[in-house]
Amino acid sequence: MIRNSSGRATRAAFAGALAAGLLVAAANAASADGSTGVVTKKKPATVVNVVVGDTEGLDGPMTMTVTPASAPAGKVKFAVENQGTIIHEVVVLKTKTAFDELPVTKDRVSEAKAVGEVAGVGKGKTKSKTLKLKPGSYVLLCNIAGHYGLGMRAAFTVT
Ligand SMILES: [Cu+2]
Repeated sequence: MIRNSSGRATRAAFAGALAAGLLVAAANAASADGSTGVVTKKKPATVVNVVVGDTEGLDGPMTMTVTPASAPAGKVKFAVENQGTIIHEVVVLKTKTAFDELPVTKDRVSEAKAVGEVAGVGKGKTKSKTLKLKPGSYVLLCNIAGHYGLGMRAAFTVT
């Protein structure tokens, strides 16, 4: 009799400890979910489509269109589509200089004020990059030798 009742007590205590352990585990799981889920939800990036083009490489004019030409501060995803005949790139410069008045040395523009770039977009390809941008005036340009001067440049504003 005594042995039986003490056995029940032990089992009950064990069951209690097990239940407490499960509750602690459940509480931990709930707090982990809370800290990685709802709390860290962030604003999505603004998508900006950049189309670059040329019809005969360095022997003809080059184009760059940016849609939209402005975005709110924060994450901006530049999706660059190369509709031209040769490789291009898009460098993002933060500058107050007009997009078509940047000084050119040896067929290229200084990248000292560059905040990022979508490098090496092959003919017929689309490549994207997301940058975190502060408010201000920017210039998007292709800095492969000669391309800026041939027209591969555009203004961009972050508000
Ligand atoms: Cu180019």
